[in-house]
Amino acid sequence: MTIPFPLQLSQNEALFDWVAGKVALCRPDNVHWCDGSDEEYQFLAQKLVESGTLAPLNSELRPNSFLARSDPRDVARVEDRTFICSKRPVDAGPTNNWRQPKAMKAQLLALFDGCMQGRTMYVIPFCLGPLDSRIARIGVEITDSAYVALSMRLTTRCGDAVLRPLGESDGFVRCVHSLGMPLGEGAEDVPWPCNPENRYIAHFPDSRQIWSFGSGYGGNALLAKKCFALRVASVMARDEGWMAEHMLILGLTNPQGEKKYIAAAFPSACGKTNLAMMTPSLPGWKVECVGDDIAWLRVKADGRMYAVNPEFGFFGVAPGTSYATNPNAMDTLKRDVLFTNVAQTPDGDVWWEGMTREKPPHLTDWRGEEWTPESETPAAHPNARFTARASQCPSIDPAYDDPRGVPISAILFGGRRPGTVPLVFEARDWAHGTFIGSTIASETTAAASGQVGQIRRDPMAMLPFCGYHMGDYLAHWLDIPSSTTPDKLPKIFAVNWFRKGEDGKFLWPGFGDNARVLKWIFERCDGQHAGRETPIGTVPAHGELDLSGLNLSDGALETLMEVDSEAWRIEATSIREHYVLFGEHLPFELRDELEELEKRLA
Ligand code: OXD
Ligand code: MN
Repeated sequence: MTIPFPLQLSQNEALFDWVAGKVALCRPDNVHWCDGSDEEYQFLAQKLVESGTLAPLNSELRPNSFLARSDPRDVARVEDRTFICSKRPVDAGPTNNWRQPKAMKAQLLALFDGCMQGRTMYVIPFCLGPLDSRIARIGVEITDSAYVALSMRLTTRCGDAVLRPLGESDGFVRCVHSLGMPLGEGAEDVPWPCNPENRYIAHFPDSRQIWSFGSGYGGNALLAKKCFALRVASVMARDEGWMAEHMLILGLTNPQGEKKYIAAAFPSACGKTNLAMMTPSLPGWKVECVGDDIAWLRVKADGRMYAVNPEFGFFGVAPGTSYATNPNAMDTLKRDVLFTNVAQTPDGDVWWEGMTREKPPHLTDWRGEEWTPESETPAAHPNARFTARASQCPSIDPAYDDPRGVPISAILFGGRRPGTVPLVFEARDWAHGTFIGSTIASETTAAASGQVGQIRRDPMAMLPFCGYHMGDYLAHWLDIPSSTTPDKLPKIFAVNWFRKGEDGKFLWPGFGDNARVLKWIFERCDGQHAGRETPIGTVPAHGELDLSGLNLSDGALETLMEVDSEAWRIEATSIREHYVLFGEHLPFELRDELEELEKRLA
């Protein structure tokens, strides 16, 4: 078979040899070298419509948009099938599944042998970060899924444009993906091929490789995202002195036109996209979106920390998104969108729980079954997704593709905590902020398979995404100040939009009203507001939070800001238990921070 190498654009022998090797291994019927053009997008979409993977939506209501229904066994990230294949188990650490690299590779080679028979192999060169940014990194994904090729086209800078910055370098991350369902003689294809019995999402951080088998779902199959931009990139960042974080990036402008950028880490499905695209309820304030999921951060020569969004599009959770909660997301989704596992309306549009106040009387649910409001199961899968270009977002920040990145003034850590954690508090300094980040916890959500609603500690929201020992990762955070001066570092805050009252109802309205908290943070960065010192950090003093126009009872505000010593002593004990996990890799500075907290609470 001839491989369509783009010889007029590249002479990269390392790349061509690598692709040829994978063709020999996987034995596809054809190879399609992705150029990243609009024509190619239409071609792939058409092919997916023909194979039954995609249904075109009503072109008057949702132009150039499609709906995919996955196999019901392939709907989320599979953390228990995700492996870090570092040389030694200790390099993967206690929070990752480790596999011996040679043994894992041998197992994968056997699975990949002939795995693309009867299928087309897509070769997708992609760049994470703006094309000419110093922090950008290049990868190449090969996959036998046209759905993956189409999604990569929406969420990364990919195709021919990447070959120039790659040049003849062999320093690209090698990403190998297969659905794991070859079509041998007489085998029938299905709309969503996958292989749930043989799923492996395997990372080889030392050789910068990712091998994924058996799943077509985004988080397992779009290898640029969680696998590269977080797990492998976190290892690169450790080695090279920068940071790869599970953070949104937003620009916040005050009524005087002054702007600051904020990065924020929240566990999966805790509202990062809503915050990144927020429409502030405070007059004159503006939020613009640089990214909604991942940030790469680096301290530059001027001593400030700059961030880029390695991605180029959104792969967001649809349920809960509405004109009330996130109008900018809704407007992003007006056209050119790939939806997965949402419900379909009789007129060929989409719907999901929370999109409208009233449920439609009749739908086709995410499994293709008839659905009415009386049905006992949700119409859209709780982890149903939209995939769309970032440039379609009406509030996209003008600097979202700026190779220099944006300077970060504040870092926020958040989680879903029904009790204990106040609405907002500020860390004393970087080390204390690192301590707070290392302790964040959240109720689990549908973004990963497993039980929903359990509180789990998720340091820096990186628990499923750190490609090495998490204790060493925390030590890396503590090393960052050595490259600058404390006054230039971002200030660190904790936020919790999810605190509940005794009646079990949320105390804080959230969404656009979170701008009130952002305003306090913005002004603290400018040295305004004295705040109120508490044992856990500085909370807004009475009157500092702008509550104009908000009907919040005094009692609610008090509970939102409450730092209950008894509850925090229990929290400190639970942090102590959580820290046991890191053993000798727990940086002593964090143990000291915990001891200081315990003393302040005593
Ligand atoms: C995501 C996740 O898909 O965090 O962004 O799971
Ligand atoms: Mn995420």
